[in-house]
Amino acid sequence: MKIKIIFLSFTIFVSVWLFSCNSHILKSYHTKKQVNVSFKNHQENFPTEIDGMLFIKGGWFEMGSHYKSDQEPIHRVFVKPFYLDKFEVTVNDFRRFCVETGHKMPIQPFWNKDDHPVVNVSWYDAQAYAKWCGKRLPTEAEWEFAARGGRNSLHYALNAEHSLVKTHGNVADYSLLNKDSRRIVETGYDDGFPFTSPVGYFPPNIFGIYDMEGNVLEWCNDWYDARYYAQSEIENPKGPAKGNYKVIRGGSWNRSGRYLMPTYRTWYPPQCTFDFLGFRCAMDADKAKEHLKHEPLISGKNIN
Ligand SMILES: [Ca+2]
Repeated sequence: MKIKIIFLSFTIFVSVWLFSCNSHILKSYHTKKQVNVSFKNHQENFPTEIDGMLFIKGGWFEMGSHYKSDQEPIHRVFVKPFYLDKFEVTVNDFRRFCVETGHKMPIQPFWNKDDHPVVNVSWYDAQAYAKWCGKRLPTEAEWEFAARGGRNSLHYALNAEHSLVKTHGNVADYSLLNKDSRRIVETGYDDGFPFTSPVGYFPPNIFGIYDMEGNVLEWCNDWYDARYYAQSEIENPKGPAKGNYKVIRGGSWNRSGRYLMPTYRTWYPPQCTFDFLGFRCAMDADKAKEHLKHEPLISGKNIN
């Protein structure tokens, strides 16, 4: 009798254990399957370019670096397909928005021409513009993915024919030093533009996106938190739920290119405006077809 009870208990234990394992395996399988399916849904053919934006297929990448503590930890992130403006939003683009909506046009420095990136725009200005043309500001994960050109390199990945030394685009260079002797500039580098340059003047990166490493810094949609990477979502992270500062990415005409990397993060309160700070827009790939039904409002620097 005693042996029977022990045998019965053992059988029950094994059955419960097997059921538990199966459930776990089944759960993992379903989770993976659902993730794959959700990613698969984004493998449809999207137009490569819409309304001045390029299609970025997205995927996994290692976000962050050991360069500064707010870029740590390096963490694996998945970015779903999206579109990103080929060029920074120009003075001309933003003026058109202001004329059509009554939004106040920010005063531009004398040196900022119509085909240069608009500056002196707050995050709220940028947000309003993006909304007006059916777009949005990029997340910083999207921004970094696009700046890396699909690679894990810590340097900007430009076209192969351009050497690393000359790939900084418009940064603080000798031409700026001639205007302001206090500036710290890139040694031996002269890009010819002491202030902003026309958008698209310098070579694009491997995705065909221009000026991510220079010209003006760019607003991102996310709130800034120096510790966010330690708790970031894995799939399409959108930043902290709240904060006091917005993430700024890229480089600018008043910053040396020597320190520039696609992982570089800085921050400003959303109401701030500077003559070295602009933006570009993004859009979910899923919205592309819907967007195609409408006449393009913006076409980058080609607007007259
Ligand atoms: Ca320059």
